[in-house]
Amino acid sequence: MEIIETGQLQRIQAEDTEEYRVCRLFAGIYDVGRKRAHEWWRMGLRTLEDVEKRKDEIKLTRNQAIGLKYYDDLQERIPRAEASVIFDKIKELAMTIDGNITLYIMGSYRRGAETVGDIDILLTRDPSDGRTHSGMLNKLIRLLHEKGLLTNDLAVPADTHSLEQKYMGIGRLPPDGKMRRIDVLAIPWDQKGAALIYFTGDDLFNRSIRLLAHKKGYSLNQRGLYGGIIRDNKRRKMTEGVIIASKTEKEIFDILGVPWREPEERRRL
Ligand code: TTP
Ligand code: MG
Repeated sequence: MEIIETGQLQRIQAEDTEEYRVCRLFAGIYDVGRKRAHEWWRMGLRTLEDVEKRKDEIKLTRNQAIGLKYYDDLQERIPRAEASVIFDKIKELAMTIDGNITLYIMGSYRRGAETVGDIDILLTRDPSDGRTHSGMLNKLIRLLHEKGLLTNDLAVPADTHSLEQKYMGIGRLPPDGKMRRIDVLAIPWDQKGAALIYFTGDDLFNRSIRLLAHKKGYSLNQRGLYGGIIRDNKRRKMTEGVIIASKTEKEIFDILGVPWREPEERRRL
């Protein structure tokens, strides 16, 4: 309608400026937000070379420097087949630490995407033999570095022995594959279902199912479905409630009255 009525589209004009293109370029660096990108624009920076040259002055963080170094690789999406090979290698190494570790490849891969933005991995372990995965993620990270599958850490979990940890890093297929973002989420075994829902996404599906849970008087996050929540008259939570389902995706769907959706069906059309 805007094009018919005015003969133009303001959005396209706004995007057809050097300022817009430069800010987009900068915001493509890992850990650089729109605000920071614009700040650099105002300081007169125009290219990635400018960012590199003035990195001390603009106080480029360690992670931003890594993002800049691997800019082109990290901009690219990963072919499904390559994600699969990387995951299989990681799984194989995890099995050498403990044969009972369970690893899943998550995110867009689990939804069946042909290319993925990063490799999302869920790590957990059935504790029924009396052992847990405590400490195992840190061991795995060390091993992956040794084998050349990981090259840079972006965020390493602080608490080594917690069952709930998040690792973010960069790796590749050794010896010279492209640099890829790799995330590993460790979670307690009994939260597997809720974590599977969260880490499968997509983000819109997560927002919708969380909203539905909210409307039905529950609360859903990556740990579980919570009941017994008391809210004030502005619908703010007064109590956290208790987890009433978390072990399987199915039981959470059932309580919410959502018909089963395969991961492939949980994405925007
Ligand atoms: P991402 O890896 O960011 O997304 P993705 O795997 O769906 O897509 P991509 O191919 O670009 O990597 O996050 C993994 C899952 O985590 C995502 O599917 C759903 C969940 N998530 C949210 O629910 N909200 C968010 O804001 C983000 C970033 C992720
Ligand atoms: Mg992903």
